[in-house]
Amino acid sequence: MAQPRHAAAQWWRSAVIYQVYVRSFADGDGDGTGDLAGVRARLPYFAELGVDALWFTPWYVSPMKDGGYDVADYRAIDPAFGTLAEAEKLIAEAAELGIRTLVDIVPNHVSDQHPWFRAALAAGPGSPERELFHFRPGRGPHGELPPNDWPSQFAGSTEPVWTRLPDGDWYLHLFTPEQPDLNWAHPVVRQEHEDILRFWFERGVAGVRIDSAALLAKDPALPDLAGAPDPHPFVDRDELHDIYRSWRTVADDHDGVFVGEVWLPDPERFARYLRPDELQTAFNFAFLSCPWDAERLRASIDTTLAEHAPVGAPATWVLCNHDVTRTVTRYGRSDTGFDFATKAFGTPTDLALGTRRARAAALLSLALPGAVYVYQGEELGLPEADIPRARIEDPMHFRSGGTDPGRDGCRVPLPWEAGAPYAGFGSREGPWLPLPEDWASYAVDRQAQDPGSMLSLYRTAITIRPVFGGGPLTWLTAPDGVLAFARADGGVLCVVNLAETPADLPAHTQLLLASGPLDPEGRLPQDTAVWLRA
Ligand code: TEU
Repeated sequence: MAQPRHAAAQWWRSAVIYQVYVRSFADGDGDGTGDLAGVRARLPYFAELGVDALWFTPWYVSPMKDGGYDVADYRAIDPAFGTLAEAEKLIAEAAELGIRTLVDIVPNHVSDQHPWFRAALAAGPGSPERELFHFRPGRGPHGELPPNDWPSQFAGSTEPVWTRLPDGDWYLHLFTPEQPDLNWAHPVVRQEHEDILRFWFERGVAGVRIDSAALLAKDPALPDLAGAPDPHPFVDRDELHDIYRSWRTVADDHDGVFVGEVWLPDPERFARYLRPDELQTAFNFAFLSCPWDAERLRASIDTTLAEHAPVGAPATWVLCNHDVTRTVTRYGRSDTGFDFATKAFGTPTDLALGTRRARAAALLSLALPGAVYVYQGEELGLPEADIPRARIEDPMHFRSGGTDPGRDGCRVPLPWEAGAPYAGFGSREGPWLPLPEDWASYAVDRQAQDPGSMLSLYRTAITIRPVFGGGPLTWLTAPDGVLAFARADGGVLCVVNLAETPADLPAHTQLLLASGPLDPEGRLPQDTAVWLRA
């Protein structure tokens, strides 16, 4: 077996982790839906890109009412994707290339087709089966009003989080009605999830991404949000830390690592999840949401490093994922930050500008101390796709009354071969979401031949990134609008110019990598980044 790229026990402190959205990565059987056969056939692609690990979004048996985040069986692979035996092979084959695997566990809710929920429906009001969920009678004279006023966790959603059954009971679902929330105060729920963790660690996975990690615990009284109860009845409750301490003991038995999906505005509350006996890492959504602005990026980087330092956890750097607007699109708009609330159809976008910035942002994030996440297609510079309305599948769109475009635009299948039907994704049938017409120009085979492509930039950057070493970041004096920093031990600098005026490069012995051409005077133009040897 090849040596893992980071042989060190704490490989995750500086890893590059590639997010695979299985349904849209590569189609092995030509039915228009990505699958494990497709991923296995493309393992050399990851090796060439140089990534340390793969995170697979949920690949379990699911009715796919929310892209697989509605899990009916956490111990089996959805037949559309393959089999458990194939997943085991995939994990082993990736390991042979020195690439680790992370799975995605969804603990907040299950599918309404999960055996527990079906049993709860059958058993009726007051039954022990219903205690695994949050069933309640309604309010109002006839129980016709939902038990409380909680808002949907799908931003922009106008739909309720309670659904009433014919027997009169209501059940809680922070997301869709097909995703009933589990009752994490119940010991059986805790035990089951620890067993699921063991199941996957025993199959060789190196880590687990925890979906909606700050939402699991609920105030048992389920109080209204009106009146601002403190603590919050379902976000970031203290009980969560006890749950994750217990998970950590399971992970430690297998050298496993966690990455929490923790969206919290308060850096101190966020860092509590990263205490030494809890999760090793969590996604840095503050950085993901930050506008393309030198001062704000610098502040975001400083806040990130300052919040992680006291708990000894490494930062993560994330520019996009399967829930948010693609990076090149976001950076090509007048509002370059990310906010679920501002997503709209028809936002004007300058893709050339966005792409230039995304190239610079790639060099920025890959130079920072910590782990970096790359979402499939980001390395190809794919833009957010406009999905014809009749083809939209994302429940976020429907639950907003059709006003929010939803998240399908960042989930379109990857173009692999410029000359093949559907750009190489699907053959007997077309891809489950249509590829925009000009996407052949983004195809992997074309970009692989082009030294100036986004793919070539990512390949080179990830390969030479270890030159930065593991040291802390030191800011260098730079003009307004320019970010310049060194990493203590490596003698390598990263400079990013976000200002209109071209910037002189600091003294250096070698230009290692540039996100775009320098100007004729050898200065760094706007929206361009370089790596320099000091
Ligand atoms: O996302 C969780 C999620 O989107 C929220 O916690 C987020 O803060 C909120 O929507 C903002 O309004 C995860 C998955 O990444 C996503 O794909 C799933 O749809 C969701 O959980 C439900 O499982």
